[in-house]
Amino acid sequence: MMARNATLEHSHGRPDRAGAGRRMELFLIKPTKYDDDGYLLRHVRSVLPSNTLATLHALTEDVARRGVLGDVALRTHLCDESVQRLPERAIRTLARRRDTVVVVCLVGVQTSQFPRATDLAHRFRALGVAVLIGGFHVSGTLALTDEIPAHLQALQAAGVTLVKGEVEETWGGILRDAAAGSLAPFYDSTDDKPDLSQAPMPRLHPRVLRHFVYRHFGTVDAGRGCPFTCSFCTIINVQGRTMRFRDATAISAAIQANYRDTGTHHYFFTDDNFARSRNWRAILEELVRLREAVGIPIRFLMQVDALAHHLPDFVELARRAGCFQVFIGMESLNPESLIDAHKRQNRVSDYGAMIEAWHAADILTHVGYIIGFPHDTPDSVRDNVRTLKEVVRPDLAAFFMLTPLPGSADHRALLRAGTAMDPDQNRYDTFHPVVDHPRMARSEWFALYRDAWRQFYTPDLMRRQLQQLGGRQRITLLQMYFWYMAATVVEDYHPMLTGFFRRKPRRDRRPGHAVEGRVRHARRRIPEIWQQVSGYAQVLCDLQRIWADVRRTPGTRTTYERLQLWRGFAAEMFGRGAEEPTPIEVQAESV
Ligand code: B12
Ligand code: SF4
Repeated sequence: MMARNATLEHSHGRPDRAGAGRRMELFLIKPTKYDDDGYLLRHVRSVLPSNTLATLHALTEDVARRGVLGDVALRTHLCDESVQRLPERAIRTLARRRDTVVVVCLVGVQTSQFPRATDLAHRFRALGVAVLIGGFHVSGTLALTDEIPAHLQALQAAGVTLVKGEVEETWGGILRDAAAGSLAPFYDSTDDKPDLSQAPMPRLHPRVLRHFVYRHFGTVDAGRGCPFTCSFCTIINVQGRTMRFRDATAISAAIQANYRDTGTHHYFFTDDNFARSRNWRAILEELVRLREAVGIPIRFLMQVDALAHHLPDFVELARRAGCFQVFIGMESLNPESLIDAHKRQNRVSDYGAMIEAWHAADILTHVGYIIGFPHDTPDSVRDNVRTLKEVVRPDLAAFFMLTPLPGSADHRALLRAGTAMDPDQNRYDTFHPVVDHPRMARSEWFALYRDAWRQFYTPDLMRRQLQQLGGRQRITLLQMYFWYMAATVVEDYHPMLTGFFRRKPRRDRRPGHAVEGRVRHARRRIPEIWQQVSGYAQVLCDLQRIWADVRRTPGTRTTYERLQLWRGFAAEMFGRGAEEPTPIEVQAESV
């Protein structure tokens, strides 16, 4: 029996012949990570779907369309483990079939997901199926060294295939090898980076997307690479400093097809730095055309650098193209830290003007801020967060702990210096201290990081930022605040790894952590679930009060008016009737 709720299945090739000829069952699995108690990090709903999963899915569809595998009937199953159950039973069943090659691909595996990916790889190898692992941990680890470290060699010894680099031009060949049962232990395409101009566009299936808050959400990496040289960054050493990009016409065709087929018009452009793509103007102009001439109401968020607002026409074109939010790598308010990290392009004195430039175009600003640069002290960090909040005034900030990720210059420098780094890769998720800090104990550093979220996201800040906005942007920011408050207050995790309502599968626990009996597990979970439910209720009440202040609704109300008020809030927060004010709001607005 296929675990239909856990995976996406669909047939490529000729399913009618599948029983007679050979078949390949391809499982594309994006692993999650373990929490500190050894439980899988999984949620009922999440926010941002994986672009890597979408990319490999699209590449596989393309391989099937081109008939690269001859008469092998190919069936693809998708699973994002952060929101879906692993299709383990299906893999086990299919692995017993003689006419079937089962291939498990662990995709987009980051360093913090590598321990989980390793456990899965061994589990599936024990069933005799082919296993491949790719993504930033393998690519980053091998980017700055010629030696294959022991933990990767151990996987190869277990028959696992490692894939370094991007596979747009090699995926068909790898799958052909898999079909022939002759997978190599290692594939490397980093010296020959693929041309992206006409590469298949990332595409997820609605059955995966239904596990996410926005079901009509698309991801596109319009380009890859970045010309800058930040020392904590892995991207430049994996995807390169010469930017490659997709054709504007290819992006446009995919957006039109997505809109026609599924109504998708909400996008995340995952490029690390969209502003440095040589193709940004052509892409934005095409999006403007789609919005203004074709009528597709595209909305997207993108990542840009702190100088992007100086590019002629960039901000204005972004606005017209439907950009609703920019994520900017601000990283620090301390110029010495920026110089040390080779992030000289960031000018602290320009931060305020930068935020204003984006706000003037009605685009929300979200900055990334790193805590734990060597110059940081508890006092300086608190001061800087205060300045960020009161003077620079972005709408949102995401805090990270400085982490030497494999593939970054920082990681190589620490390795060469023989500095002790945490051996548990599961902790390389940017919110665990994995090295010593020169001026703080690790516990102090972590506490500082946690406090930064609380110091920044106060009701005053949220009220102030929401007050400056109207219409759709205010709703978007309100929803973002809900996500961030839920993550940091209720789920107690980094928002970018967190969805809504935590799941903790009892039996699938990290090796070394005992599987609890049902009763013991229930004793653990019942208070946790209660805490979550009351936590969500509290966050919603707090946000509702802020929202009511922002809408300037009158203070004393009847029960009916209170209910109406909640209805209006829920409509905005959860998306229905968002633009239609309730009678009480109209009354309040006109006071
Ligand atoms: C977008 C993004 C996110 C989004 C993810 C949602 C989304 N829409 O995808 C969000 C904001 C949620 C996010 C969060 C995090 N991210 Co992030 N993210 C990225 C980013 C910018 C783009 C990812 C992407 O789409 N790349 C394009 C795809 C196509 O490239 P790719 O993943 O390398 O895949 C190609 C190849 O590697 C290969 N491949 C990959 N897997 C496999 C498997 C097989 C079998 C094969 C054959 C090939 C193959 O084929 C693909 C096509 O060529 C990358 C940087 C980057 N440029 O990749 C960072 C990056 C992946 N993230 C990173 C980190 C650290 C995180 C967080 C831990 C940090 C945080 N606190 O936010 C969390 C973890 C969340 C999670 N659960 O995964 C690091 C990982 C480094 C590392 N060694 O671990 C990166 C590299 C950025 C960095 N700081 O250096 N991220
Ligand atoms: S600007 Fe961003 S993507 Fe570019 S090198 Fe620096 S951290 Fe990496």
